[in-house]
Amino acid sequence: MVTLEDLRTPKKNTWCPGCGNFGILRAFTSALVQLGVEKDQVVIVSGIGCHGKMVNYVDVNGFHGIHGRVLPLATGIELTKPSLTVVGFAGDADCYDEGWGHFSHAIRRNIDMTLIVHDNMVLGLTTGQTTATSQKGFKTKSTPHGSIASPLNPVMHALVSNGTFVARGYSGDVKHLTSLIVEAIKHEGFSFIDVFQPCVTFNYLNTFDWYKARVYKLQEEGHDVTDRQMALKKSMEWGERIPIGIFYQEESPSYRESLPQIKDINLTETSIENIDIDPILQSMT
Ligand SMILES: Cc1ncc(C[n+]2csc(CCOP(=O)(O)OP(=O)(O)O)c2C)c(N)n1
Ligand code: SF4
Ligand SMILES: [Mg+2]
Repeated sequence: MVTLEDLRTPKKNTWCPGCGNFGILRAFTSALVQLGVEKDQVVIVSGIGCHGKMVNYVDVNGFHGIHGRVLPLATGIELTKPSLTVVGFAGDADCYDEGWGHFSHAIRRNIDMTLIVHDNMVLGLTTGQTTATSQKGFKTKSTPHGSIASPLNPVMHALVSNGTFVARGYSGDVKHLTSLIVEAIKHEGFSFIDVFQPCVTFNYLNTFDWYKARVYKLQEEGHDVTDRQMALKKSMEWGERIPIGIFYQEESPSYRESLPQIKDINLTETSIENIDIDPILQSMT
């Protein structure tokens, strides 16, 4: 059974003191302990950005990918070795800007994996420019007069793309975030958590205090997670009160389960010798 100590790595942590990423790191490792998983059965994939350092700080199998491509990499791992628990860590620019197309398609395909987005509403590593979730009017180096574009709503988007597990967490509430990650990993199909992750260095607007004054838990207000219409309504709430928790969950066959030819096999253990593809090639000429 894995412990928090087992999951630590000797790497020096270079996140800014007080960064919201610490809460996600703690929640994820606590979730693995609660789930009682074996370290070698977990693979994490990250993009490029401050969030990407997750692969350095958790002692499980890790793949530090390229910017915007967490989901293609994670999908490949999931489809070739289904016995593994696959978790992707992406940044908001990583997933909602450069990787936006992959996001939509991974959701609608219901790839059996978990995606955790460190949504700090800035490009952290490149020193604080705007992203797709930056608030209107937000002033940065790239928008000195304030952002003029409307922010994307990732939770709403996941819901209208037929997401089967759609949630939002807050890295300032580690206990709650841990419970969301546990449920997300247990979910069979694509589970998505957008996590409010304050960037204490570059985001002067969406701070811990800002969230603390606004977030409330859907599950404390009797929200029915099987009601997609209500989930959509809740996803549009923004302002004085902002909901966190599970918006929607349903059981639905994952992409792999719908492909009988790979459903129950690890492709990595399947020999490709003695396979004659000539008849297929001939049929295409
Ligand atoms: C293909 C590619 N495009 C752009 C970059 C430059 N780049 C490095 S990190 C980064 C943004 C990171 O922002 P985000 O994904 O929000 O992560 P954060 O640093 O905020 O965690 C960008 C654009 C890159 N490394 N590769
Ligand atoms: S720049 Fe922002 S997101 Fe990156 S480590 Fe510092 S506080 Fe965290
Ligand atoms: Mg970011």
